[in-house]
Amino acid sequence: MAAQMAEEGLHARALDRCETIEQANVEALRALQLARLEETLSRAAQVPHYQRKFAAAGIRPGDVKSLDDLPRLPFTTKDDLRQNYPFGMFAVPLNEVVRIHASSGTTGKPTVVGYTRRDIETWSMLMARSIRAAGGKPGDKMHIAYGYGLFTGGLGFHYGAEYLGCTVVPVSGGFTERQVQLICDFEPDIIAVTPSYLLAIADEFDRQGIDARKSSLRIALLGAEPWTESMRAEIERRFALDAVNVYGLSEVIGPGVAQEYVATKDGLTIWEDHFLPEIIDPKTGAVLPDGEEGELVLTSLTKEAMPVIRYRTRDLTRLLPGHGRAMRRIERIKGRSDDMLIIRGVNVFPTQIEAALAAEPLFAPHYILEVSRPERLDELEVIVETRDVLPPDAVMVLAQRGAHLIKAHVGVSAMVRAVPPGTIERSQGKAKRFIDKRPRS
Ligand code: DLL
Repeated sequence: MAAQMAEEGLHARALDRCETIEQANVEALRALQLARLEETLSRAAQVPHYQRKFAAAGIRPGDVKSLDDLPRLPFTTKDDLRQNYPFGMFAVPLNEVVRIHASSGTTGKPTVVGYTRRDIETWSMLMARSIRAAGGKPGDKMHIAYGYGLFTGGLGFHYGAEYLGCTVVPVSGGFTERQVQLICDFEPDIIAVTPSYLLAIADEFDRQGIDARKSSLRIALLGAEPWTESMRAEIERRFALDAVNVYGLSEVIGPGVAQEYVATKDGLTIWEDHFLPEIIDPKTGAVLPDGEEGELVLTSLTKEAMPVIRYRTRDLTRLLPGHGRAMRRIERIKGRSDDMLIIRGVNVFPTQIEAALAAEPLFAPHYILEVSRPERLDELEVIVETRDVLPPDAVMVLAQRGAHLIKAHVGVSAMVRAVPPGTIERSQGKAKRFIDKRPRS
């Protein structure tokens, strides 16, 4: 009992220190970042991969004397992690690594990440900070429906919620009927889940004839996949809760890299005392000024087991000024550069199609994009569910309306197929929004 209280006291003090750094001025933050960057570079210099990369770029860790020197360092990519599979990117001996996670990846080998005991402590603290920014507090009950296992979602939230002093219900993904039952019986305050799976849970509430708006849930911590403001509105309407955005990626730590504050819900504050952000032009690699859209690049500042230097996330966003604090925000992620389609010369992201279709209330927020190349040009077919079963002529009219909305909002011609409710397979984690039927070149 005494030991537990001492630990809780330590966590509360660590979180109070966070509050101080969350409020720090720009000079203090930049000074901390530089000191931590220098430490990180000397740790990275233990890794043969970084030794080679730094040598090829003609730079030694000691040459970095200011944050302005960051662009002189080489980028790190997912491919670098794959080539050093499984443990080649670790900067500490394996016996200091207390946890491994991995990201499945759709093709090829997974990317593997490792954590020292202190890394787990840092990550838990960052997750506690994120949950608190989202409106969570000690004593709240938290239903975790992110997958447990190698994916960082389940265990990342689990450790963070315990650190903050929440009561954790570690449900993991799947068994949607049981998700509803546990929410009704255990009465959690917070749910942590992907936005697409939360919609599937909402549908299951409806199917069981239970009013989701009357559930105990106050806050949803949603991330791990791109989503839109229209999706937020839908989720908040169906559950009567605050839906808050959480961002992260396994290569950098997992969830807990950037977090939206519930009070403002206007972009995600990057925990800049632990991660240094840059935005680059994805084609040239040139660093872009704050405010311009490009690819997010992150450098870890405190990780021990696997420091990452200028990691190319492939996520597209822009850096925004902080809200009454030095730490900057990122805009909601538009999508991954890998998921960008080029339809007759126009760049298209699934989130743009989602936002366009949301203008028609008869469409449900369940959709999938299919790209084919019947002749020489790519063609886009959008399959979207209607909220109710409709007569065939109404379906035809609705499909035309969908094509019109996409043309008007996104600027591309798409074939829209409106399908009855329940046709599109529901995700239990990250939704698959895209089927590529083009011949492999
Ligand atoms: O998805 C970590 C995570 C778990 C984040 C739970 C938030 C909540 P990975 O599996 O490595 O890690 O996938 C990372 O997911 O590069 C983005 O493309 C995407 N992503 C994550 N959060 C968001 C978000 C986890 N809030 C990849 N909005 C990232 C848009 C997101 N995309």
